[in-house]
Amino acid sequence: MRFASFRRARGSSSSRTRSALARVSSFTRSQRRLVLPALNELGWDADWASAFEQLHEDNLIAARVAAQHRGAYVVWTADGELRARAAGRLFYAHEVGEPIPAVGDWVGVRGETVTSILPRRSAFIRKRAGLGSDEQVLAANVDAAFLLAGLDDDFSLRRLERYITTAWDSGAEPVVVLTKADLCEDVAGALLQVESVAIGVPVYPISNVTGVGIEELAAHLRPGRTVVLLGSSGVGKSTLLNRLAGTELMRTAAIAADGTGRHTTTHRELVPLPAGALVIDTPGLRELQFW
Ligand SMILES: Nc1nc2c(ncn2[C@@H]2O[C@H](COP(=O)(O)OP(=O)(O)OP(=O)(O)O)[C@@H](O)[C@H]2O)c(=O)[nH]1
Ligand SMILES: [Mg+2]
Repeated sequence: MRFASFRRARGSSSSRTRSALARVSSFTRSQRRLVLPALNELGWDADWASAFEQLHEDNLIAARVAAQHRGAYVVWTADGELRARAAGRLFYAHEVGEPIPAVGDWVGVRGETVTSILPRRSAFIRKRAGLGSDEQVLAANVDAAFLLAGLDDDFSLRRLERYITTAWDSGAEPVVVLTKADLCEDVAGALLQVESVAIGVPVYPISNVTGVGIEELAAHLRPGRTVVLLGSSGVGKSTLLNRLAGTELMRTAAIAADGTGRHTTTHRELVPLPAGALVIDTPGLRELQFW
């Protein structure tokens, strides 16, 4: 449904489809530096267009990876959503260390096949559990990482510090979001503690229940920007996304005291907000998997 509404927003009449495809193919043929207006909303800019030109492949359409379901990718193009699979050669190249498409990647698609990945500007990488040195890209081409920590019993300053370090390493701008301010008796005290380890990083106490502080996040959610939500399971990532979207897009869940009910979100997904930013919701992190 979410993707369907995205498609609607882009327009789906056949004439519009034809003109959008014509725009893309004239772009691929002409080798001009051209920014496709429809892709701008997904974060496309002159530098991406330039990287795309350098692929020198015919009949290639620029697309952004919005989600991955088993082997198949949901990608967005100037004309809306497509389902695509990664080309076999990407898997072979992956075995010798080349990237495999991840949510947030800009890719080249021919037909229903992702044939190439544009060099990433930023990437959140973690070690995949139990698979030796295999890496997993959690999110690519992210401008800002909202690092969520709940101001409840689960709060850990050390964990937050490690998240901040990981964000700097990824190339994205860290933004600390302290959720569940409604459950904390001394928000000012918690803020002081967090600011002592989050040097140069903006920190926002918010409540997804009362809505306090959420408007302040708008500065980081400008149109075309991509933000990833990171943090432990139950911290309120999907609840925040629902609030920002103004609708119940993502399933959320209460965490039982015995730890059951964890990991409500099970896959990463790029979601366009009405205000124009793109947000990647992620399943809760077990932090030790991080590099
Ligand atoms: N009191 C309070 N509860 C919150 C707040 N934000 C989220 N919650 C609750 O916390 C629970 C977990 O929220 P989710 O949004 O599902 O957490 P998540 O980070 O997406 O968790 P995973 O998908 O498992 O990674 C839900 O019951 C929410 O209603 C908040 O600001 N205050
Ligand atoms: Mg979630």
